[in-house]
This record gives sequence, C-alpha cells and structure tokens, in this order.
Amino acid sequence: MELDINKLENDFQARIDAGENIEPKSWMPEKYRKTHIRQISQHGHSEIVGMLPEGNWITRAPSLRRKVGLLAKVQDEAGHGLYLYSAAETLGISRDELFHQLHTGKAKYSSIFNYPTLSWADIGAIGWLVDGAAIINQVMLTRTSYGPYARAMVRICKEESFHQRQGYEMMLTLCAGTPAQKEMAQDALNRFWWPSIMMFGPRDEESPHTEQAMKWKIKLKTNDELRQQFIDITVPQAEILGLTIPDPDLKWNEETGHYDHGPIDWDEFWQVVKGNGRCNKERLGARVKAWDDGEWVRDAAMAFAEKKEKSKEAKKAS
Ligand code: FAQ
Repeated sequence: MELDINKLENDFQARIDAGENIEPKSWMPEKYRKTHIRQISQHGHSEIVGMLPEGNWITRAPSLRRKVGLLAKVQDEAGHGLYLYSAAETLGISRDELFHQLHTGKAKYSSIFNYPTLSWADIGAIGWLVDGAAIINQVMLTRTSYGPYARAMVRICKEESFHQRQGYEMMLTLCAGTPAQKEMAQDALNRFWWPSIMMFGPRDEESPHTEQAMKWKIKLKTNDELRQQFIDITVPQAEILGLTIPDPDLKWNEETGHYDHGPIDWDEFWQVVKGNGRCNKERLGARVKAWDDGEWVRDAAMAFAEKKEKSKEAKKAS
C-alpha cells in the first residue's frame, strides 16, 4: 500500500497543533527529524565545549568552597551533554557520528564558548549571564514538541537555574568586596554582555529556521523575543550589583514596557559562528585531542563488552 505523504504530514501537524508530544517511534517528516538532530546535537556539543572555559579556572578557584561549586557545575554540564546526546540518538544517529560532526566542524556549538575566561570574575559572569540566557531559552524547550528533548530539558533547567544563582552570588560577593574586585566584576560584564545576548541567535528576519521551528513547536518563542526577555530580566540584576551594562543606548521604554538596546555587532557574531572567534581553534582542538587520547579507553570498553557477551552466549549453549 502506497503511503499518502500528504495525509501523514497533515496528521503530524494536527498532533503538534493539539499539543501532543512526538515520540521516537512516531511517524515524522524527515526534515523534522533532521532539524532535531541538528539542534539537539548542537545543544549537546555546547554543553561539552562549554566545560572548557570554566574548566580553565578549577585549579585556580580562590577557595575550597568555590572550587567544589565549580567542579560540580562543570560535571553537571557533562551530564547535560550526555542526556542530549542520548535524546539525539533516539532519532537514529550514532554517538560516533555526532562526535564526527563536531570534530569536522559540520555541527556547531554555541558562539559564547569561543570567548576566553581571563579572570575569576568571568566564572561569576558566565553563571549569571550565560546560564541565565540558557535558562530563558531552555524553559521554553521543556515544552518543545519532541518528547525526549522536552523531558531532558526539565532536569537540565533545574540544574541551570542553580548555576545561575551560584554565578550571581559570586558577582554579589565580588561587588561587595574591594574596589579591585568590583572592577574585575565590571570588566567581566563588559566582555560577556554582548556575546551573551548574541547567544539567542540571529535577528528573527535573518534566522532561516525560526518560521518552520515555530510551526513544529520546536521553538515557542523567536530569537528576538527571548533576547528581549533576557535583557528585561538582567538589567535590574545589574543595578542591584551596582554594575553598568556596556550599552550606552540601553533605556527603559514606557510605551513598550521593555528595555531598548543599542545595535548588536552581527558581523562579530557571524565571524565567531564561522570559526573565526578568539578561541574557536583552541576549543575544537581540545575536543579532538580528548577524543584521540580516549581511543584506548573506548577500545578497552568495547573489547570487555564483547568478551562478556561471548561468555554469556557460551554459557547459554552449554
Ligand atoms: N552560536 O535560524 P537560526 C548552555 C546558528 S547551552 C552558534 O536562528 P535555530 C549551557 C544556527 O545553528 C547553549 N551558532 O537557528 C551552558 C544556524 O546554523 P545551522 C546552547 C548559532 O537553530 C551554560 C544559524 O545560526 N543552547 O549555554 C547560534 O532555529 C554555561 C541560523 O540560526 C542551545 O543550543 C549561536 N549562538 O536557532 C554550558 C539551545 N545561534 O545549524 C556551559 C538549543 C544560531 O543552520 C556553561 N538551541 N546559530 O548551520 C536553540 O534554541 C536554537 O538552535 C538557537 C538557534 C536559538 C541557538
């Protein structure tokens, strides 16, 4: 019997419109499957590459308490990467292929992780701003239409929210410290503000995927809507810290009920996305090295699993 593709597509869209989750064994258009592999894997890669800028400070954390907190945060990010890779695998792509795509530059990861972490205050700024931006994007994704992705996001959001508070508490401590500590916090904000608001992706009119993603309820809000939400929430937080957001055009707009902001340097964003940011080569190089160095561990694990399987079969046969 020939499958009526139009009917399948209409039924699929009707399920989405009715707010049903799509599960791995459900029929889905090939483009929906591919879009999810792209987005979920890029999200997973961001978590894994995102461990690098923070990992840079584990050995130099200023106290045992801060070191324990940072270690736990970086471990959480590894866990998020693993949930996300597992969710992507339900769409029929192997873990090896996912890594191959990252290592060859076919799959992207978030632009934000191509900026260097130059001082301890950057760790506070990443928790406050980068996790803060990630939560705004990810709370929406807990209601995305693909079941395994939506469920992974519920747990991830709880942990990200803790990370954001941890980062903000670091910033509060620095801002209540010596003038040099406050200056360090301001410098971190100066460097991480614009890259954080770029995390939400290109402007809506330059985002090729948004229209279809909204139709399929992969995205429930557009890049610009989420970016505005982040700015509106974060500006008062900066005021509490006594820090200045590095945007002279930033001002409250009574009419819209939102903050207006100055122009975003989209040329910088696309340069970073294309691989020309300050740390792109270093980040990718570190991941490729980790993969190569770990080859013997993967081989040993596979050999052990095969041996175990064979001895199970031999026992059954005897
Ligand atoms: N960086 O049409 P759109 C985290 C690409 S997790 C690099 O708008 P879409 C946790 C995009 O892929 C952070 N590339 O695309 C943490 C596409 O290129 P393609 C990651 C970007 O997919 C915290 C092209 O531009 N979060 O931070 C970026 O509808 C602290 C056109 O863009 C997620 O991945 C970018 N910023 O919307 C860890 C959330 N933006 O693929 C450690 C899930 C766009 O056609 C420490 N992802 N591009 O070659 C999403 O929500 C979406 O994929 C967007 C992009 C919103 C990122």
